[in-house]
Amino acid sequence: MNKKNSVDFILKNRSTAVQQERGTFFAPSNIALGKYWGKRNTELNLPVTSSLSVSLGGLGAKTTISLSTKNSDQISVNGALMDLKSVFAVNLRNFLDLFRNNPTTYYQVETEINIPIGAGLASSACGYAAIVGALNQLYGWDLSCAQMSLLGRLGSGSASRSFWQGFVEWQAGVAEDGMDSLGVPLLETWPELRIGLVIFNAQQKSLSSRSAMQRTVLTSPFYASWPAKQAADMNCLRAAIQKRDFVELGSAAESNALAMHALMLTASPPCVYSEPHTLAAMQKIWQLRQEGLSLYFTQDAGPNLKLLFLEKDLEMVKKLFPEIIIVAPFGDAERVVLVDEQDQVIGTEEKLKAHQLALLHRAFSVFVYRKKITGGETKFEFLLQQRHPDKYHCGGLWTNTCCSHPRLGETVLAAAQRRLKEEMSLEVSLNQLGFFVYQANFENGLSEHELDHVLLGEYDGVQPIVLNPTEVQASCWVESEALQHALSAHPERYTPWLKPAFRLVLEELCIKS
Ligand code: 2P0
Repeated sequence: MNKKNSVDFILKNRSTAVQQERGTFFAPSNIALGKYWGKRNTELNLPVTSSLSVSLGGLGAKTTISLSTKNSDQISVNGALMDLKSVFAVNLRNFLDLFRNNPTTYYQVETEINIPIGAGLASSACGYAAIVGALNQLYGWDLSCAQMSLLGRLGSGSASRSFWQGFVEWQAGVAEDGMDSLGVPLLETWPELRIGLVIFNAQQKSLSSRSAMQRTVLTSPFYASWPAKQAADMNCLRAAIQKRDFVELGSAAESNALAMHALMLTASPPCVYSEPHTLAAMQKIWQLRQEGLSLYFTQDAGPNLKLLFLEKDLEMVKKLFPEIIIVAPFGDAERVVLVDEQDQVIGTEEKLKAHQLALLHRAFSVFVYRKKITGGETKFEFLLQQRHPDKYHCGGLWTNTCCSHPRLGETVLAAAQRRLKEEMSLEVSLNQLGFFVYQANFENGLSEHELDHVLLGEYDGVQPIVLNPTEVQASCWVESEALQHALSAHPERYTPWLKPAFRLVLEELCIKS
C-alpha cells in the first residue's frame, strides 16, 4: 500500500468537491516523553515502537486552506510567502498531491505558527496536523480525530499525536496497511505539570529528523536494543501518569531522550544535535536535582531542551532559566478552554477573564434522571441542584444536576464524571447528547458565552446523594412536565442554560415539549 491508497481508503465514500470557501484548523505541537525513533515502513511512516507525548496547549499551528485562483500553490508561513522549491514547500506539496481531485487543483495555504520551525520543537507535527484539519473543513469530510490522525501520520509521523490536547499515545499497530497505527488520547490529566522550553538555537537544523532517524535505524549497531528500552520506558510513563508520580515520569522521559541521542551518536556518520549550551544545561539540571529540585529534561532532534517540572517549582525554575517559555499542558483548574463554534480548541484563558470578556469556551451540563412508573405510564424525574449563593454568577438559582468546564486535555466525559462526583458524590454512566452555543449577560458584569455539551445518565436509585456544601445549596427531583412549566412560568429562578440544555434531553428521551 502506498500513501495515495492509504488516503483513498481513509476517505472512501467522501467527496473531494470543495464544500466551504476555506477550511481552518489549529493543531497543538506535541513533545514526546517516550520517543518515536525508527520506522518499520518509511512510505507510510509506520513506527517500530509506540510513543507517548504531551501536547503544548496554545503553542502550535493554525492553518487556513482555500483553492488558489493562481496557477500554482501558494504557501505562506507567518505572512511570508515560501519559495516553492524549498525542501519545506516540496514536502508539503507532495503531501497536498494526495488530496487534489485533479492535477490543476491548487491550494492557498496560510499557516501561522508560534514556535520556531525545524528546531526540534515538533513544528512538522502541528504543521501537518493543522493541514489535515483544514482540508477536513474545506471538503466537509467530517472526519474523527482518529481518522485525521491516520492522515496526519502520512505527512509526518509525530503529527498523528497532534489532534488532541493532553497525553496522547501513538500506538504502533501491527497491520501492514497502518490502519491501526494512530494516536489515542489518554484520559488522565495532570494540572500541575509544566513544560519549559529552553531555546538556545532557533535556527533550522541542518540534519532533518527524518534523515537522522533513518540513518540511526540503518547504521547504529545498537538500534536492535531500542524496542525493549522503549517498551520499558513506555510502561514507566503510563504508570507514572496514572499515579501522578512525577519523579517516575521525569526519570523515564529523560532516560528515554538520552538513550535516543546515544543511539544517534553511534550512527554512521554520527548524528549530533547537542551543542555546548545543551550539555551545559544538562549539567546544571543534574546539579540542581542533587540539590533537591525536582527538574528533568527531554530533548528531540535539535539542540534545545524541554524541561519537566511541577507548578510548585515554577518561580524557582524561571529564576534559574530566565529565557524559558512555560507551557501548562493541562491549563490549571482556574482556566477554561477557548473554542470556536465547531468546538475546535483555540487556547485557554483564566476562568474569570473569559467570563468578563464573554469569550466562547467549552462547558458541560449533566442531567441525572430516574424513571417513575405510575398507572402504567413512565415519567421522568430530573435531579436539580440549587447553586451556592456565593458562586461567581447565578448564585442561588436552580439548574441541572451539575455543570462545569473541562480542563485542557480532559475529555468532556471525564470532566463530567469528575464534577458529578465532586459536587453530588454520584457515579453515573453518562451519554453525550450534543452541544449548543449560548450567551447570557449577568447583572454583575460577567457573561456566559459557552459551547455547552449536554450529558445524560440514569440514577441507580441506590447511591446516596451527598451535596458538596461549597458548591450546592440544595437539590430536588422534579418531574419533566413540572420542570417545563416552571421554566416558562418562572425563568428568573433558573440558570439561562437550563432551558436550551433541557431541550436536548427531552429530544433524547422522546418526551413531548
Ligand atoms: C518524537 N521526533 O517522537 C521524535 C523524537 C523527534 C525526536 O517524531 O519522518 O518529523 O516526518 O515521520 O515526525 C520527529 O520526526 O518524522 C519526531 P517523520 P517526524 O517526537
